[in-house]
Amino acid sequence: MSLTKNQAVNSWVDEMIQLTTPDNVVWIDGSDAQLDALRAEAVATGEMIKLNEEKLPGCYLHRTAVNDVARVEGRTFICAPTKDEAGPTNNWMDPKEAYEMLGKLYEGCMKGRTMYVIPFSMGPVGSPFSKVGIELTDSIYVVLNMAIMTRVGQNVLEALGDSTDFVHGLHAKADLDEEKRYIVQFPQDNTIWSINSGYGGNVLLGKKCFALRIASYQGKNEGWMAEHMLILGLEKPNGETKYVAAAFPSACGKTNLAMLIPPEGYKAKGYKVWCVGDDIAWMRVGENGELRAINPEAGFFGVAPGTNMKSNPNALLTCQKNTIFTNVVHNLDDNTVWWEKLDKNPPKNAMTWTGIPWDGTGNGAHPNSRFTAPACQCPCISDHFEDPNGVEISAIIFGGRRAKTAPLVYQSFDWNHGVFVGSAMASETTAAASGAVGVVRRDPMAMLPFCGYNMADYFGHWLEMGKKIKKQPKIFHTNWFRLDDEGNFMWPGYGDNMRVLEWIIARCEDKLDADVTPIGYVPKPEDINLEGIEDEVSIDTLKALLTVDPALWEEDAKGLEEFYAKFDRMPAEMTAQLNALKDRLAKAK
Ligand code: GTP
Ligand code: SPV
Ligand code: MN
Repeated sequence: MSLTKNQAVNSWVDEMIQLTTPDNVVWIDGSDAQLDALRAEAVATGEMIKLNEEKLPGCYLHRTAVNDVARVEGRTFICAPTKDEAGPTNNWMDPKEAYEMLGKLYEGCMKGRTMYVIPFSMGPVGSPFSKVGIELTDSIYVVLNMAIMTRVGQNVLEALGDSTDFVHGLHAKADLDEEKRYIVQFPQDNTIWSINSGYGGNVLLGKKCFALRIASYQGKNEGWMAEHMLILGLEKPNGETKYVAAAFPSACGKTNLAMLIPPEGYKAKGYKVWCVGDDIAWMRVGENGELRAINPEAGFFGVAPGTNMKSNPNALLTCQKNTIFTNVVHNLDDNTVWWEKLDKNPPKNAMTWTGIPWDGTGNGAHPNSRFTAPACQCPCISDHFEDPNGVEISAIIFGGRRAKTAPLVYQSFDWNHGVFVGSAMASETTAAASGAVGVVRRDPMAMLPFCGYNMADYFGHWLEMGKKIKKQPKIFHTNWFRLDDEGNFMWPGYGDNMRVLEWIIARCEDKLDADVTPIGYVPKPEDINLEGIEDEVSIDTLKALLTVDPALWEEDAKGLEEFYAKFDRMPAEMTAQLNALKDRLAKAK
């Protein structure tokens, strides 16, 4: 029985029922009773394993198919009316052809199954930033994840009323055939079709498909921004909180930075960090010309391996209850979970992420295994997490995983140069997407896999936004991943990244000078506080971390020039920025 009188919703749901022919249709009302019944059903069918209720209350383990463990960028499409509108960095199909081809795959694919209708809101229900979506799926795992990651249920339909402005999401597991796996966005139709996957970013359609690919397109048309960014609040000893948004590519440290615990010396002085979001930011210009941001999500879909009480206690504490674990190790002794670097005691009697007995060799958990946990359980969740008006952003950080080239931190000369710095981002690939790991690729603004339209226009939109924002955030670039000649990380990272945040905020407040280099402003070494880590990071190491090698940067500029050359309508300002960088580098040699 439909939960709404909204004609547009009902006729679309009916049409999709005709196409996929499920045996049953269940509307998700968001009630605990309904979600409890679905949990019980998923346990009964083996789709999820109920974990130890004393140690991990309300927690479950799910294993995906072994060929279905990450986003599939090669099978992700932006079906704009023309290839040009999707741009050179996106896969494109003609929308008509895509509907036809996929329509055949969807035909009758839910026979013998139940279709769940999930009304969800990205952003607090009723906030001026928020948008509604409806996801149809034949996966209980998807329903239960969406119930954590988004605001789900009857109240969303009430907020939608009889509006036709909602995202139409259709997901079917079908037979999980990787050759027929497609993640397809139709930005002009507010529509997402996903088939033959059961993994996170491919199937939780509120996340990358809607909140980034569709929303980035909406943002360009409506004058706002959808970005692959964490949002954190840095509370200073005087009680004032400054908010920072940071774009790092997948598995490059957003969750970790968003929940940072300051080093002892900072804690003693009264510094605190509050998490507003760990993956996605929607940003609009506020009444006073400031840039305001919300986190459109309600939960964290975080990388499990490497999460421990030292690296990210807040994330670990967040996922001790009401959490779904995907592709981690199952500890059979006490029916709990484990992953690499959780602690130094891998369980002896355990199953790997694929569900076979683990002999302790190789990876027990998949490198892209994840936890899905409610954001409200995070010990450092910001008071403004549910704020319908979001928070004012003072600084934007771009960052990548670079063994060389990029210094620990630098600041752009101004907004347009900052947009250029974002466009020039490059990073080593990670396990978050299928394919090779550790290969440096260009990933502008960490949005390469997520921009729903031509990236040349996306850079243009950033430049336009700069004109609309009167109180422009300062734009920075960080790199926590610089390696020494022996291949060791030169910077301790994690909580110690607070030392870099302190410099960033001081720069925003015009409290510190900096050294001018060809790539931007770099800290004077004495302005990065090393108190408490002098043994780990000598002043010489710090100086090395801050060096800008013009020869390496000239190489990088060449790579960037090749990347820019893929676009036939790169904004003139971007090309001018590139040429100015090349000039500054040439002079520095
Ligand atoms: P997505 O959820 O995929 O968008 O990723 P994310 O950006 O939130 O990544 P996350 O914070 O989960 O980081 C994943 C990886 O980066 C893990 O292997 C972490 O251990 C590592 N990492 C995070 N912060 C740091 C850091 O400051 N230094 C070093 N060396 N590694 C880090
Ligand atoms: C990422 O890959 O950037 C993620 C995980 O945050 S997913 O939801 O799978 O996209
Ligand atoms: Mn992400």
